Amino acid sequence: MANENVQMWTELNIDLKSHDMLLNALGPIFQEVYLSQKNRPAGMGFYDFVVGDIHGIRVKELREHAKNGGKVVATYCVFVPEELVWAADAIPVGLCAGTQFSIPIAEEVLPRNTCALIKSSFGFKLGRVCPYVQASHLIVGETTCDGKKKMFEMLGQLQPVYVMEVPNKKTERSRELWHGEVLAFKDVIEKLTGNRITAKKLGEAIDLVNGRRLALQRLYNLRKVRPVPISGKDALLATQVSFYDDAKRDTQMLNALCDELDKRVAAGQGVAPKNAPRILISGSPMAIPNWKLHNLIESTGAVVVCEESCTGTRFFSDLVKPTENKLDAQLKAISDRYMNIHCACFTPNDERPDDVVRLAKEYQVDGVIHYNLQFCHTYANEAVKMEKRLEKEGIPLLRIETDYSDEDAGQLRTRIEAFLEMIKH
Ligand code: BJ8
Repeated sequence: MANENVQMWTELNIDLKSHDMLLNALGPIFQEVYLSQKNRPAGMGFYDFVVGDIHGIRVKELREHAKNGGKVVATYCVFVPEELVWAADAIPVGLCAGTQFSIPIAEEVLPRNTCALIKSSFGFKLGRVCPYVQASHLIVGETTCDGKKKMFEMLGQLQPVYVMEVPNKKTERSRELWHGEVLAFKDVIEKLTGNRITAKKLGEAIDLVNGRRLALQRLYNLRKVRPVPISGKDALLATQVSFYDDAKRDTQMLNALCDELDKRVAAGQGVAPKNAPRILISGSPMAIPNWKLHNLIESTGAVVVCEESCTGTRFFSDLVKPTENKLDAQLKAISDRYMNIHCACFTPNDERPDDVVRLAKEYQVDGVIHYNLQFCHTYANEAVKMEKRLEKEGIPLLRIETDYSDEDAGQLRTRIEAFLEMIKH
């Protein structure tokens, strides 16, 4: 198997030496952060296996698909409507971009004062260390933030890239623009795959993706219970894997995990004591293997019960509304659904603080930690508004700005401990 993988990575033009270093670094981190947890649900075994073979089986499936004439479409943002990709018999893959490993590679080209997510994704391509990037036929970017926009221009010199224009406002005119972008994306995918997207195929794809969203909703609903039956780290991992695993299998595995958690809840069994401080994290997405903040919080005895982020509620909260099986109506429903993502790239974006207040109550949290990646101006600025709003609601907030390195871990731990101490009283 190992040799098979090496052959596959060679065919994908992976830099094997660098790639070995990446995988060798990941193992011990996963052991320390994940496998050392006690009282984990057995259903997490699947996710441990996925991470243990992170560049193996799934990449092989994508390669098989490509060998049979199928296409692989890579994305970085939850705005890209994956239903259209599935409907054309292509496979969408959410790229990770959560590792410090690829950042020095990216910094050879990109300015250092760029957010870690952008540098990490660009470094993966530049350093040829990610088989998912190498295996994709098209990367779909978006105009959500300036740093990404400019990075996609550079990425486009190395691999085919298509950029969707995400509007900055939520006016009628903006919605029309976005609807036009969804229609244009359909054409791009049809041209890439040579397959026509029919109402039947799109209806099936909508059901497929909605099914996974419902399973994630179920998982998150179980986190509302006290004591919470799954750690924040494990729930985050299950969500992260949903970005690149097969949607049908992923839905099954998520539901199997939830069946097990149902039993835990019925037995009053939790991963932390009933009175453990409950934390909601709000802000920038956390791609694999960015487990830094969850690990810091949970190693202090608190538990993360919800993420208001694109690797959290923004990924699955809304379904594509059911419509008649006609292409126009389906495309409109898709366009409406995606315009309801409350990313900080929008102005104004009052819906996001509203969401955080609602989630804080639903998940009975003791405090909110606002997480933003260093040099991400949209989330950093929105934190000011969030702070005022939560103060008004009497919900304690800690603002954290960080990157993927471990350099500030000690300092962050001290601040988190002080915050937890404060909310206990
Ligand atoms: S919908 S949050 S996934 S854009 S952290 S790269 S914004 S400088 S990630 Fe995002 Fe889509 Fe919005 Fe979600 Fe830029 Fe900020 Fe970096 Fe960011």
